[in-house]
Amino acid sequence: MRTQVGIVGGGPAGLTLAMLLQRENIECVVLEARDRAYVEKRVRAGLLEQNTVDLLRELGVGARLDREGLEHSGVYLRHHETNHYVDMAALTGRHITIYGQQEVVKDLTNALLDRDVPVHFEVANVALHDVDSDNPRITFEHQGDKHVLTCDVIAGCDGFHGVSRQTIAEHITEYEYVYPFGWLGILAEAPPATEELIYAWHPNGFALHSMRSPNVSRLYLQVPADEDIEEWPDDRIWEELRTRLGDVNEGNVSEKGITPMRSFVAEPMQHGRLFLAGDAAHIVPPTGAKGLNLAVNDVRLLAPALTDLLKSSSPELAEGYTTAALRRVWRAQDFSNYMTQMLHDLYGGPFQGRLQLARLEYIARSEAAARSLAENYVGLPAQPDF
Ligand code: FAS
Ligand code: PHB
Repeated sequence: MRTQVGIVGGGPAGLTLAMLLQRENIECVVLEARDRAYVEKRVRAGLLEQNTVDLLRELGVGARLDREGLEHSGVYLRHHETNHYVDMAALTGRHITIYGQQEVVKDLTNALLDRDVPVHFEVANVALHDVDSDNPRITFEHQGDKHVLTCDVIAGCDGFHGVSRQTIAEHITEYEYVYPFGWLGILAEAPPATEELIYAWHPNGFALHSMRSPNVSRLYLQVPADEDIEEWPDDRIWEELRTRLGDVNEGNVSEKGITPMRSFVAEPMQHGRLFLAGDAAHIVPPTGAKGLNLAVNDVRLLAPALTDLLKSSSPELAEGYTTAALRRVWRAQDFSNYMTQMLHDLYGGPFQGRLQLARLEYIARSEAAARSLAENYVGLPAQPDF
């Protein structure tokens, strides 16, 4: 088998890259380890920046997003039973949209298959070879057969636990911080108690009230990093959510899980003809709702770089990919860490708690502070990259 760009991973990064390349008539093949049903039902991110919404519309996959997505103007920051509204649209002129990651994945997968872009699910034993050469290869198994895919370029979009970053591990510097807590997240068949999101600081720990639709709530509680989900029967979850968030509408819990929290960046995001994008290269704590949006930003930069390299043999953008991508990666890392440090119990005692409340008070009183939070949250304009 042969293609121009072999894409490992069929999540938001890999699928968006495939759409961007297909638009430039660059041949690509997507190799995804899981089955289609699994990938399309996996509950993860829920909040899209303006840039991401704009790009999905530009790619012609925004119709259902426009019908079913919930456009929000701001968020509430809550402490001591008081909700302070940060009107991000008024402060920045930009919005955020609630639309589940699995919906984005469905829309992208359907569009790619409609355009006859090969997306192979349930591939196994993927390995990358000769990434230093001009003809890197991907070996893998699919439907019981062994395959060799010869490429001009490989895009490693296979997430934090994928094989791509491991392939160039000796060329990578890793920057990592692991938080001493995680998020217990539930999906509940219950209409959200508020129109927009509530991020809550509470002496017991952080809580987030989000949603997926007018009838489905998405709620999170900070728990210790090593917490066992078995310790949290539904009634305990609802009781703690009420304590930290105030009003919540209860309903059948259809999904429950604990997500660890880390900040991670691999530099550089490329070596030879292998380019990393999305969670394969970086992980942010979900407090800033940046994970999916960063993945899309990476490939928004990678696609023109590969197009120049493969269509006009101009390597400049490809050589500059890491530098360009890392500007926004580190901006998002800083913002996600800021939001996490401000809102979670850092187990640092009462002094830390008073500092956090001072930051929240500053945002409530200062338009400059509120605008700084708002422009990071909705996503800085796609150009110029900061
Ligand atoms: P992904 O991990 O989404 O996709 C990688 C794909 O590669 C997967 O489909 C995987 O099956 C496949 N793959 C892995 N190894 C492979 C191999 N060897 N061969 C072939 N395929 C392989 N972000 C937010 O903004 N908000 C949130 O609330 C949020 N919640 C999250 C909850 C969880 C449990 C997790 C794990 C992540 C969460 N994230 C959240 C972050 C998440 O949304 C990621 O940022 C986003 O999925 C990044 O997209 P990709 O880079 O495409 O990686
Ligand atoms: C979500 O709805 O899953 C969500 C929203 C905002 C965040 C994190 C997760 O910061």
